[in-house]
Amino acid sequence: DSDASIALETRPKTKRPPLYKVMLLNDDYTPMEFVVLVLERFFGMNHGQAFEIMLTVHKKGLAVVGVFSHEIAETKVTQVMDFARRHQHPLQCTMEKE
Ligand code: TYC
Repeated sequence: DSDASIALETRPKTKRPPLYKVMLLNDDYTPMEFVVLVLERFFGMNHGQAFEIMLTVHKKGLAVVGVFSHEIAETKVTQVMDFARRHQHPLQCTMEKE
């Protein structure tokens, strides 16, 4: 049959790049004010938003603090981890495909 190899799917494939959630994890030692500073400095939050998200992490154990392309997410994680290490805080920041 001459039609045997015609594709069934005709929608154009508009491939969007995968997005990554960047998450902050709670710990017992990082000062609350330091986490607020991280959220302001690296995630562009105002003080009120930053304090709210910090409290969510503190109470729930973790929270998504932003969603980015792979490259931007990696940069955020590296910036936060370096900043925390430089200040000798055990704060952990990770990324995960959405
Ligand atoms: N639990 C920490 C404290 O009581 C505060 C904290 C919040 C630490 C969020 C990490 O991602 C974090 N000092």
